[in-house]
Amino acid sequence: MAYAYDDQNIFAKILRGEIPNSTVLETEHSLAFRDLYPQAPKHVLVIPKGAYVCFDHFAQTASDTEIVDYVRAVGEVCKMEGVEEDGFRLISNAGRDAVQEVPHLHVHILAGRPLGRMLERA
Ligand code: DGP
Repeated sequence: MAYAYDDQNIFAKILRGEIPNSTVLETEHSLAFRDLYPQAPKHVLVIPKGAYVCFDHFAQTASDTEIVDYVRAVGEVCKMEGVEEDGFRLISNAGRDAVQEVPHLHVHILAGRPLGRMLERA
C-alpha cells in the first residue's frame, strides 16, 4: 500500500513550529506533547518527526535509528509521567475504521484514572 502523507496536517504544523504545543519531551527524531482534548488526567501524544502517516507506515519504512528513538521516547514519557505503577494505555489509531483524525503517526499515552476495557462491545 502507498502511504500518501499530507504535510498540511496539524501535527506537521506543530513540527514546523507553525502552531504551539505543550511539549513534554523532544528528542532527535521524536516529539511528545499534551493532547489538546485530554481524555484522561494524563494524555500525551508521541510523534516521530519524520513524515509517517500511521504506525504500520513507520514500522515498515522508518530507519532503525528513528524507530529506536521513537520507542525510547515513549518509554521516557512513561517514566516522566509516572504511569508505571498504576498503569496506562497506549493507543495508535490508523485509518478510517480506527477513526484516525490526524494523519501523522501518533501514539496516545493515557493514564491517571481507571480506563475501562479496551473496546466497547459493538
Ligand atoms: P486520533 O483520533 O488518534 O487521530 O487523535 C488525534 C488527537 O489529536 C486527538 O486526541 C486530539 C488531538 N489534537 C487535535 N488537534 C490538536 C492540536 O492542535 N494540538 C494538540 N496538542 N492535540 C490535538
